[in-house]
Amino acid sequence: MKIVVLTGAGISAESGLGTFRDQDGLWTKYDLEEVATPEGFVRNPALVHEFYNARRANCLESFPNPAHEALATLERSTQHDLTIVTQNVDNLHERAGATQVIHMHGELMRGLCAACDARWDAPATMLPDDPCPSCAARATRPDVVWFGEIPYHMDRIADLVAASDLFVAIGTSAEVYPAAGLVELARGATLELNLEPSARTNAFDARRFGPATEIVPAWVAELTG
Ligand code: BV8
Repeated sequence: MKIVVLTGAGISAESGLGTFRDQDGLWTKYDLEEVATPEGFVRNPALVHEFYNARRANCLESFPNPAHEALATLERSTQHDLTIVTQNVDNLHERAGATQVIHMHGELMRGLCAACDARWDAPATMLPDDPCPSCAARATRPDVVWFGEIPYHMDRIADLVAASDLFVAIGTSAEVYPAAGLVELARGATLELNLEPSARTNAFDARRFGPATEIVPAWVAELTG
């Protein structure tokens, strides 16, 4: 089967990375407008770098959990063709061994130059005065997609979802678009695996609830026998 899995912050929650909209989520501590929009970056680049430096440090101290590992196992199984489309900017899917991973909201571990569009592996700490390694402009930012910016690889993602036999959403509140709308493009069966019903739970054919570290390995075991 051609399987597309869309993941959100919930799959990394049990690795210790904060989610966004849960009780003590990131958006309850930081103002989204200040740290996850281009306008916020122009207003206060130091605050935005501080926000992402803290998340980068947290990510480097964290480890993939059994849900990330189960998806990497599914990718290695010869019975299925898996692509992971992730809203997450952490690198836990890759560190669990997954290789077919599309980061639609960018990557915490990559830097981007707002002046010349160069990209590179980000240092642990990025600062507003860092010169771009390519053009030396002091316009470096994390290579993540902020609100109001266009997510990456949308055409490829839409084609993959439309051609999938199974579309599975894992650990996402389905509050953010266009990610939350991908289920509408699914040609085959759809399944939601989440701690609790998401905003789009009724758009799925089936749903299972529980912690990702329990329900994702169980689902993969069923698929791979
Ligand atoms: C776009 C990267 C146009 C950075 C993120 C006004 C102006 C402009 C745009 C808009 C606007 N109003 C609305 C919009 C659209 C906007 C949007 O959707 N806003 C929302 C708030 C309404 N979208 C955009 O701006 C997007 N761009 O629209 O461009 C366009 C688009 C297409 C084509 C042409 C033009 C860009 C959105 C990307 C923003 N960047 N992240 C960063 O990470 O800092 S989004 C941010 O929220 C996160 O990255 C995350 O990916 C995303 C969604 O959050 P979730 O992953 O779902 O996490 P959340 O905390 O919400 O939920 C966690 C879930 O896990 C919960 O359901 C919970 O129950 C579950 N869970 C918890 N623990 C567990 C668990 N599940 C299992 N096990 C557990 N243990």
